[in-house]
Parts: sequence; C-alpha cells; structure tokens
Amino acid sequence: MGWGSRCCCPGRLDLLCVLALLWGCLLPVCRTRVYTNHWAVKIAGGFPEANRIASKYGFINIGQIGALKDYYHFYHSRTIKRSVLSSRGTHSFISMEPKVEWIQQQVVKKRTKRDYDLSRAHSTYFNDPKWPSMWYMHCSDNTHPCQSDMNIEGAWKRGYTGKNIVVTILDDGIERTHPDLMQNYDALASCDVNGNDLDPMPRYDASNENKHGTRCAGEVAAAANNSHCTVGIAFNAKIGGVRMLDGDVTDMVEAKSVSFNPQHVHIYSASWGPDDDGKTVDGPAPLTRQAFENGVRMGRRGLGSVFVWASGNGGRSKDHCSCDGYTNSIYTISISSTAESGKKPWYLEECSSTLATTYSSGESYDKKIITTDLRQRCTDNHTGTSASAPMAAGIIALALEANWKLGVFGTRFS
Ligand SMILES: *[C@@H]1O[C@H](CO)[C@@H](O)[C@H](O)[C@H]1NC(C)=O
Ligand SMILES: *[C@@H]1O[C@H](CO)[C@@H](O)[C@H](O)[C@H]1NC(C)=O
Ligand SMILES: [Ca+2]
Ligand SMILES: [Ca+2]
Repeated sequence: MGWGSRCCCPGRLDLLCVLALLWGCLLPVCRTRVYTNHWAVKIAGGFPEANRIASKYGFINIGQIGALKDYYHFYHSRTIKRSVLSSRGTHSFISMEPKVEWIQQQVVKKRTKRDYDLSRAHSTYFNDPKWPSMWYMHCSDNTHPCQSDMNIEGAWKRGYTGKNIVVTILDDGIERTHPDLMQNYDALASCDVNGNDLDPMPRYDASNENKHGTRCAGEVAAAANNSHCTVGIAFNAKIGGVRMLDGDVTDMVEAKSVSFNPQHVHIYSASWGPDDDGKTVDGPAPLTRQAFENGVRMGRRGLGSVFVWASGNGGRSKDHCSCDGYTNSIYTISISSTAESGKKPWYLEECSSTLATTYSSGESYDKKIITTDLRQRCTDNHTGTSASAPMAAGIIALALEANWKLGVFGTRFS
C-alpha cells in the first residue's frame, strides 16, 4: 500500500500530510484532485450512438473502455489537460443526455511503484549501530555502484524476514546469550556434539578461538532494530548452533551434526572442510554421506534439508574446491565469495560445484563482514568464504519463507 494511493497529497509530503497520516488518513484534510481531459461515459445503443453524442458535445470518442460494454473513453481537446477544478462548459451538458447513463471525468491517481527507495531507507531504517556500515545490504555511499546489496531489502520490503524458518550453524558453538542472538536463539536447533549435551555455548579461551560459529550465526539472524550491533539477513529466522568443531571431528561427529533434528531444522550452514592446503583430497565418509542423503530425501518433511557449504579458502595454495567432497557433494549448496570491489578475492577456490557467490572480504582495503562476536561483542572483520556461506543461508531462509515448498533436489529422486 503506497501512502499516496490511500491518502491525499499527490507528489508531496508535508507536515499537514504527516498529521493526516497520524490521524488515520482522513481524506478531506489535504486532498487535491487533478482532473484530466478524459471522460468515461456509459451510453446504451452502441458505438454509432456514442459517436453521435460525442460529436454533439465536442468530444472525440476514442473507443470502448477495454472489455467494458457500453463504456466509452471520451476526450475533450479544448479542456485543460490537468486541472484542480472539474471541467465546466457546454460540453458538461452531456450528462443531461437521456442515453448517457453515467459519466465521470477522470482524475489522476497517485500510484507508487512497490520498489524500495534506498536513499530514504539507509542509515535511518534500523537503529542498530552497525546498520549504516553494512555495505553488502544497502548502499550507504556513492563510492561503489549500488549493486552490492544483493537485493536483501527488496525481500524485506515484500515482508520476508525469515519468519518460521530455522537455521543452524555447524561450527564451534554459538553464544546463545549474545544480546543480538538471544531473541532468535532456538534451543531445538542447537546441541553440543563435542560435549555430548544440549548446550552449544562455545568454550572460552584467551585467544577467542571459538568465535567462528557465533560470527556466522549473527550474519543469518542477528536481531534487527534492537539498538545493538548488527542486523541479520533473515532477522526474524530462528537460529541455533551445533557445537562440533571444538574437539576431534570424526565421521560420526559430522553425521550427528548434519542430521541433527532434521524435521525441525530447515537450513544447515557449514563454513569448514578439509585442509585448504592444495594437497588434501577428502570428503564425507559413509555415515556422513548417509546423513546427507537422508537429509535431502526426508528432512524438512520430505522437501529436503538445505545444506549450505563454504567453498574453501585455499586459493593462495592453489587448492581446488572439487577436491573437497563436502563442497562438491550434490547434497550441498556450495558458496563462494566476491569482494566489495566485485573482484575475485585472493583466497577463492574455483570449481564447477560452486552454485552461488555472496559478498565477503577481499584485499586489505576492501570492507569486511560485520557480525556478532564472542563475548557479546560486535566485529567488522569477519572474512573468507566462511562469511559467505551464512550469508547465503540467510538469503535461502528468505526464499523458503516466500516459497516453503521449494525442494532441494525436486525431481532428482522422483
Ligand atoms: C526502528 O526503531 C525505531 C525506534 O527506535 C523506529 O522509529 C523505526 O521505525 C524502527 N524501524 C523499523 C524498520 O521498524
Ligand atoms: C577485528 O575486529 C575486532 C573488533 O572489531 C578488533 O578488535 C580487531 O583488532 C580486528 N582485527 C583485525 C585483524 O583487524
Ligand atoms: Ca541488532
Ligand atoms: Ca578447499
């Protein structure tokens, strides 16, 4: 609903109009009609009769209005094109013609395109302190073309914010007490495979080694407009974490993680894999392969669990993502990165299993990703394909909210 279509004030927004909006859009307050020199007329008796009446009063009969029988479009060239007063003159006596059943001078209606005015929205839209600098969601300045926003606001504007979608981060834990995560935290999407319990809180140490999962989680579902830190892409999605990287990772640990609560969790995001050293060829072992297959066949009530995977950071070692059996699995959606500049980042691995690319870090002068950090903090330097996969998970959450029935491999197993 555009304001203008319900309310007053074509083409302007002044204090009076704002007050009118506050008063519940009382129409008479400041409505100005703009009359055109086009009329809609209902005349029984067919086209010749309509023509006769048109010429009698100085109108041109342009023809029937669409498929509306007996309704004609009349045009009066000697009436001013746009006027705030309805037209008077001898032509207005047409309404007295017995064959004229109804007549209406056309007025201009304010119609607003249902797109999004970024120039009005950015910086003030949300009160989260990091929002103005979230360059990959909106364009806050003119230093780069306004293409870096991945059209996320476009999805929000249509009402998709991740509601009822459940995402879990398979990583080193999630700080569920973080002020920007606790609102959307979902215990049913969380567990601790390393500690064999249900609490995915990270283990704290001096180097904050286990910050990774918390950083990924904030990208997906940090609460919006809570005056704190950042805004998640799917800021109304539920977010959980599976703590599984802070200990020995085995086939069983991975299998438990990717098959955790598959009728509750919809999207799993993983930003890890075999060493990106240019020498390692490795992939899921039997239990995890089975867990993936069961997930896409039976997870999400048969529509398929969505497994989002970071494609790897081994570019500098000439690592190749097709030697990584997680990213090149047909069961995962493998995500690569692009820098703020739009260029390929140095860490990028190129291979054919990459299905999409989202923003992340690049050169040292490129901006990085802003998200929640361990110890209830906020960071603006999350990097690598690790930052790209959760971004895709957030976008997929918006897509699933828009179309829940999207299947993972719709026809492949039919
Ligand atoms: C965010 O909160 C502020 C109040 O702090 C409010 O004015 C604003 O409309 C809110 N933005 C959105 C998008 O809800
Ligand atoms: C990363 O960000 C944190 C918090 O914003 C800051 O303390 C740290 O120095 C940054 N590290 C680098 C390498 O820029
Ligand atoms: Ca926030
Ligand atoms: Ca790799």
